[in-house]
Amino acid sequence: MLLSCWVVVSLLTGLCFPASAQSPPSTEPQVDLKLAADYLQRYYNLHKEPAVRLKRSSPPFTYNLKDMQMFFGLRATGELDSDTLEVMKSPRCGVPDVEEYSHIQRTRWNKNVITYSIGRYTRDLPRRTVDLLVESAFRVWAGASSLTFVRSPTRNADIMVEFVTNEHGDFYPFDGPRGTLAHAFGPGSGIGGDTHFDDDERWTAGETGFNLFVVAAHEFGHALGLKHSRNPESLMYPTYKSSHRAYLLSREDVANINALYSPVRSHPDYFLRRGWSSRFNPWVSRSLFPQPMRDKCQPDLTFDAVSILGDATLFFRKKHLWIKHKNQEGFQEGPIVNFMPKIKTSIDAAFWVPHRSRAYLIHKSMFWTVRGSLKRGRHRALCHFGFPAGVQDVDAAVHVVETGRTLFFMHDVYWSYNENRRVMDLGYPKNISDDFPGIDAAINAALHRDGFIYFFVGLHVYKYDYAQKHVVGVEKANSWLGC
Ligand code: NFH
Ligand code: ZN
Ligand code: CA
Ligand code: ZN
Repeated sequence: MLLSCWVVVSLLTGLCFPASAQSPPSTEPQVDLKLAADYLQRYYNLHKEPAVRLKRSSPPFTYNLKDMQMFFGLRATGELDSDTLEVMKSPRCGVPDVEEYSHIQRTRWNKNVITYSIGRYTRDLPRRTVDLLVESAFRVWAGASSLTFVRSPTRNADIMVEFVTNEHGDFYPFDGPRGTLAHAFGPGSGIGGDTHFDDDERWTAGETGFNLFVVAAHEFGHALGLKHSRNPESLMYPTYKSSHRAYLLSREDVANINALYSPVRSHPDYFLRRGWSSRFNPWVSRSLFPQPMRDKCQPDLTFDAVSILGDATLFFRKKHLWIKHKNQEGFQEGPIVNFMPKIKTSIDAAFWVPHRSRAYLIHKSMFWTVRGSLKRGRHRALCHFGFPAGVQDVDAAVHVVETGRTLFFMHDVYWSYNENRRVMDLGYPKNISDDFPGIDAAINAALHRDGFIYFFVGLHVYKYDYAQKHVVGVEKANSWLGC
């Protein structure tokens, strides 16, 4: 099997261009600078800047240059020395793409059910969080293919996941903080499929440090036999990006996984016979089902607002509503207007104040109060809560019973409203990231239940212990719809 990663290239290029102790400065500084900038723009996400402003000492330039040097096994000086330029100018070794070396083998698992097991954990995140992020990363590929991933209780799984540092027994030592983040072996027996994460990185569930979910999804692509993609939109692009669209895979990623594990298309009713699982598959649903019919279990499902209402939990997305009744199996669902005839819009935020038995549903600068029945309710202006004029896009709202406060989240700040005195608390807005460590992206929806706040952020739900001020768990948003 093959270690589908940079390491293959860096070893080869390391041989091509051994790092010398002293590198003489290059002779044509301006031409080289232009070349280096073009190179880094192309392969290392260096932002395009007008040539005049580009300096070889500018922070993004040095930063990207160091990444590039680490990648090629050069000394990471951040300076444009001749070794570095030689790599950049080289037509053969200078292309950061393993294709050239990996066409020898086109490996895949000869089965559709693949087992995995997590051996050594990182101490950066709770074990439960690691479990959930790894599971979510597998679900990215499961949702786009005919593959199923099963967690094995033994250490003898197809894909062994491990957090390790430096030399760790496979001849591909890690390199300390930054540089290579992880690597994975392509399908095969023994070490085949195994995925190693460099535990000298700071692994997170958010946007700071390196996001374990994103990196794991990339590595599992390799563990399934996928190579790097040249398309910057693709998950299989070789450099780490902290921000991703809600749905990680590009069309190309989806096409590649389906080319490798080709679904059998012999019967015309094939997809229908596969029932539910085929509808998890965006590849299938995109071609066979019109948009409004898309399944609640689509992998990129996010919510606009979530709230309790009496014994039910309401999930809003665009003009659609799902209702989960306590102690009842399944969901009621349909257009919001079917349940609340007065509400013809989407809902941005919603919260439930139990002592008033009232839910508040917010859309732009208006809100509706809903009591008991979903059918009644009147609307008022949001400034009623004491927001300064101009505040009209609330991302999420949640009422915390213990404090009697309703928190309104807007972009990266939040407000606190005292429901008992019916006034806005002084000193707001405050930064969300200061007061809710671990929640560092825009909040779509929030819910208070059993003493925890559940923050819906993109594809995930963070279970937040408000008293202890930290995230205690994370799961996929659509798992709340029973997916
Ligand atoms: C990686 N890889 O560590 C990076 N890239 O972006 N550092 C790749 C993983 C990312 C393993 O399969 C390694 O491909 C580095 C360098 C894409 C999750 C580009 C510096 C090599 C921040
Ligand atoms: Zn990779
Ligand atoms: Ca590293
Ligand atoms: Zn390894």
